[in-house]
Amino acid sequence: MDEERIAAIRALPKVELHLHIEGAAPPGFIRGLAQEKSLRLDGVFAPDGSYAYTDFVHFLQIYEAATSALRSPEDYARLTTAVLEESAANGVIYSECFLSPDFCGGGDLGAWREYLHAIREAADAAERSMGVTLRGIVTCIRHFGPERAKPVALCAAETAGDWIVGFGMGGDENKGRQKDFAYSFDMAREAGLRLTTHAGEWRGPGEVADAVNDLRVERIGHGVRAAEDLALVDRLAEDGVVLEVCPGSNVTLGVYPKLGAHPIDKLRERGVKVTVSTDDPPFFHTSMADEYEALAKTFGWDEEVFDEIARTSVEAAFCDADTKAALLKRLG
Ligand code: MCF
Ligand code: ZN
Repeated sequence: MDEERIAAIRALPKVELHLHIEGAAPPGFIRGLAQEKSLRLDGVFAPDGSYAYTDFVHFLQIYEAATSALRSPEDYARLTTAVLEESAANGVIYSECFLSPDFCGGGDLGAWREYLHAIREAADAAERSMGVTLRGIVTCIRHFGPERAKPVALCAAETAGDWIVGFGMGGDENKGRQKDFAYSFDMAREAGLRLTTHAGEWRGPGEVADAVNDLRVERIGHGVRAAEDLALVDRLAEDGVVLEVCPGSNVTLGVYPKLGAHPIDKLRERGVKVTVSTDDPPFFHTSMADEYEALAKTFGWDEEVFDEIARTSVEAAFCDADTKAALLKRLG
């Protein structure tokens, strides 16, 4: 591929549906915050300044250690600005980010409201100055267990509206079952929130089936291991279940040995609605433009495929119809 084609693909307008706000924090941002507060973040950074972790479980630990530097609504406001600067620089016009009341106020509703207010103000300012729109998905954390998810779901239900548009779950898929969290997902659904959960990243297709059957989600975070069961793949395609695929994340964490072995292209070819996201970009040394370039080089995806991906993403976004119409206009 020549330089000009690559530059054109990197510059395309993009819609990102799967982004963890703390996981998107540039390491320099977290280091700076820790210095300001005289905090020691032992083991979080490699000598070259990047985040240091060895495998998935260690990644989750380092994520939480880095997050411990974020201690106030003001810290989250600054983080939101830093994250959206990166998004805008990558041609992202709309993003949905995972926010956890566990980290933003320890699951307390009053504190959560303060964090959310600060994050929203920063996002509104970024929309005006950088042209990138952000919405939030309140997220419980699987390895914290179903009881900790309940106050998180309450925070979600109490702040559901035009900005908090969804409820989801991330964390260690090898802990517990999707159905353990049905109470929290039901509460969020009843409050009008749209639903997504991480599934089929580490566990196989059965986990994706559980997510759809037991939590009745309409999107799946990752979901890529569904590819190992073609009957399930066909069901996802028929039911229009959307996969928030994060190829660079999957390769860096070792779900697949290289992008060429990743099932995103096969899933798309078989009719599954796939979208493209970065997950935790600095942790995985990626960006939306890098993801687009790698997909173009590996699978020969052209502008037409990326246009289809962006439109699928707008359609699958949890925001209101007016916001979607404005985004579709920007896609041209
Ligand atoms: O998608 C990646 C890897 N798989 C599972 N979970 C996570 C990923 N990035 C962050 N998470 C989890 C993690 O437990 O989401 C939480 C983190 O604490 C944050 S949600 C705002
Ligand atoms: Zn994720």
